[in-house]
Amino acid sequence: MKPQIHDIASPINASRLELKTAVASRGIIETYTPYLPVSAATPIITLNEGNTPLISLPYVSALVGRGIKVFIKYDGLNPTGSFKDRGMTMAISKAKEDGAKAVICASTGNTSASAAAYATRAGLKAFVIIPEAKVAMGKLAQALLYGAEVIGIEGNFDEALSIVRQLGERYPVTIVNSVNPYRLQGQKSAAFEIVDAMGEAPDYIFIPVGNGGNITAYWMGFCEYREEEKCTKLPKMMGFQAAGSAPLVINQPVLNPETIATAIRIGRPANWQKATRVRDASGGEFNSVTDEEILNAYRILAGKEGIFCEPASAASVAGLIKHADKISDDAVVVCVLTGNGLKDSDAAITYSGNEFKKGIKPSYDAVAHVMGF
Ligand code: AN7
Repeated sequence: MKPQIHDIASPINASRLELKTAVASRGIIETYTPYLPVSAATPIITLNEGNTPLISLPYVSALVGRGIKVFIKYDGLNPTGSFKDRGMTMAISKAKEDGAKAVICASTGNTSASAAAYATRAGLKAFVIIPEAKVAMGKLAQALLYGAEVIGIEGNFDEALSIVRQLGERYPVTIVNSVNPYRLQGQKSAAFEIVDAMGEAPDYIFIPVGNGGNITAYWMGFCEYREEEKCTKLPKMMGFQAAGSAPLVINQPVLNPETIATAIRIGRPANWQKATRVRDASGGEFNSVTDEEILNAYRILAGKEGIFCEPASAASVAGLIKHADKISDDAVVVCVLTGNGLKDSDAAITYSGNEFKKGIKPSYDAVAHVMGF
């Protein structure tokens, strides 16, 4: 018998639906409300960001040895494919609460995708200023399709951010780069999730660093959770920059930053002081990894662990492989994978080290032959 409308709408089904909706509708603001600067008056603009998996890395753990247990925080599984969504749900919700009509950001790509998506969700206009020659195609595709006003400059991220800061001062557009304090408030939720999942803070966080916002946000999160006695210790924060773009490592701005990891192609980090304070307070370090080391980790993550991230994210694992001697035996390490591999499929195809065997005749014999049978 065909189900009738009243069956579908029966009280039991209705309550199941409600339950499903309630579980599915929690983004980081609803999950961590007491820790965030929101009130009943804040409209919550969410795409159900956060709650990303913590995944063990058996191959990398064995590679570094000495009983070290390595996990990734796979933040490329956020709604727009990067950790930026954790901060953007806060920045856009607060912009909406404050009556903003438009937001603006400079971006190496991921911030622009996230800002575009959340602004659309909030009914706000988004302007995104990007270095036109160095944005991964997936990120540009997102910003365009989400409907942002996408403005490419013949320059780099640092120049774009400087322009954005001036525009934000002069015109009614809210800046949603990580200089917006609500961004870091939202991003600290990743640290909460790690402690919630592990029941304790890890011994080390390995994390890619561009503007230094995320490393600062993680530290805030761990510190707040320790205050609340949700964990008993704090991790050492190990930040990694690409060798051609490592101002925090060489302790001076880089005028012409260059790296394959375009997401962290940043020569004048906006959160410079905050990030160095976090390094010092946590007893951590900043180090650089070469493009070659980044790509090696990128291939290991995908080819040995089944984890696809973008090159900038692989800097964290590259850093661990390179600097494993700095960490203690049996330590618990979380490497932050900040962005999804699909963001930069060009890089994957170019640097996979694998061969696409094409031009094969569409016949059983030809395909079997290529397979080695
Ligand atoms: C994948 O999108 O700055 O140290 O404009 O996309 O908090 O800047 C991106 C940064 C790491 C660095 N991994 O984080 C932008 C932008 C990925 C990133 C970083 C970025 P921060």
